[in-house]
Amino acid sequence: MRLAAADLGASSGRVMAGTVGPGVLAVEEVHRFPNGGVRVARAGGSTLYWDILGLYRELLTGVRAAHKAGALDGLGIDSWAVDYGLLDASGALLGNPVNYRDARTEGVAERVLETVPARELFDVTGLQQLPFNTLYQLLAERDLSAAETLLLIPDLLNYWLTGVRGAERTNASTTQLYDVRSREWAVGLAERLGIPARLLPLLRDPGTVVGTLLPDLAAELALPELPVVAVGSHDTASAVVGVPAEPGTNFAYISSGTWSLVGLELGEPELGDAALAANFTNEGGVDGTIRFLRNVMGLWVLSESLRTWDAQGTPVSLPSVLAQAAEVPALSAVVDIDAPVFLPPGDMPSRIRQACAETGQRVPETPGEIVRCVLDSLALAYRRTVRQASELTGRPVDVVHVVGGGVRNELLCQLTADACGVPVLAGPVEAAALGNVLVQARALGADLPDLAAMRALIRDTHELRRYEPSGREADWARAAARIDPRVVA
Ligand code: LFR
Repeated sequence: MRLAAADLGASSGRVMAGTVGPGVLAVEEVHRFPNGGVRVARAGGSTLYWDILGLYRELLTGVRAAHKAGALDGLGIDSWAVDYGLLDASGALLGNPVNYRDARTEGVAERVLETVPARELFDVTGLQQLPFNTLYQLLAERDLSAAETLLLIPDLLNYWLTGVRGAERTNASTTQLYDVRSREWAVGLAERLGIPARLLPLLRDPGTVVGTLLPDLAAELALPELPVVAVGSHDTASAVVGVPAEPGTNFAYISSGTWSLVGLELGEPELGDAALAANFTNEGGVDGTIRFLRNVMGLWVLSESLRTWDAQGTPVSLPSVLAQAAEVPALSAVVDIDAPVFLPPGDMPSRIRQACAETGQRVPETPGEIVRCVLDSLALAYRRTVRQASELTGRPVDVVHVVGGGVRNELLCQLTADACGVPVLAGPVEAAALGNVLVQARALGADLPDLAAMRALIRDTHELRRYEPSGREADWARAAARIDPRVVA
């Protein structure tokens, strides 16, 4: 079977051509394109958007390229979560989708919590508090009266491809408008907060066929009327399908890209007070699994640092700055990488320096020192989060699987093993695309009965790299105490 997997990340998108068969699983990148926020002025300020039409055009280019390389049997799209387009009654897009890092949601969560207490919100939705949850973005919209339907990004693209509207469940589960237990929209919650229930489209499970390419579009692209499959359309859902864990192992995962999503796969949501206090989330996964995790700020801080040096006229290449970072003594300076100051786009090196100065540490100056601080700080956040996940669920963690683009960062993988004190198994880089392709393949008839079968196929066809912890536990414990006084070294 030949399948196109579109995997749209916040920093770049790609279309992969996948091949699946008995003992066969491969993905090959056929088209890659940059993504990112587009800031546009408006009265009194600016708005950070996504270039959704550009993404759609690149998607079509990629699908055509994939078909050219070998006739396709299907197509599936996954992307970052929470963001959406609103359609009017005729199905036309009302305005350009706003980027979740836009400042419009400032203060919205706080207002909502005055009406619906955090405990109740968590009890219904199981979601962590992130300022950009779809719920808060919708409440930041000026006017919803013309809006008839909300479509999350992959659902919007699927609609343009097939004419069929709907909401795939793994992504719907990130909106904070979805009931984690009943797996239906939390209509009561939405209405109580003034969000019209008509906006929430019919839900569909990952692994169902959305429809086929619209005849006019197929003709224009010289493609057959391909089936479009709803995969785990939240990129993290697809990436976790792509975690090649052995059955029966106690594993945590880190889906490492713009964000690092750090946690465990559970059968049921964990909704206790301690999980709420630790701001863990329960997102819906493929085959009814739950991703119990926290968002760690991720490689975003590194990529924004590179962008800043570029804009300042002192560009540094990623390989050279990583080589410099490897020479900097470990744990010279660390920050709480999850602090809200690192969320919006901007001058990360200055923010890092300021955070180090405020905590009375040696201030990193050179790009190598800054990047080392970012990587050590990420590893510390992984350590904290893996431990918390384990404590909150009572499950031991014996191995950490790292998947996604961060697998390429060998220094970070080693630091992760050191910080977590357990071996890291790194790979595959393209876990999200593999998860996407596997769920499509099953929907179109491949014999892949469950996640275990999908993961076994990944293990049989992809090499993983193992990193052993270097055993400097006391250093990591001391560093953790430097940024969090509650941690005793
Ligand atoms: C990762 C991701 C995260 C989500 C964030 C924002 O790409 O999808 O899971 O919290 O982006 O949508």
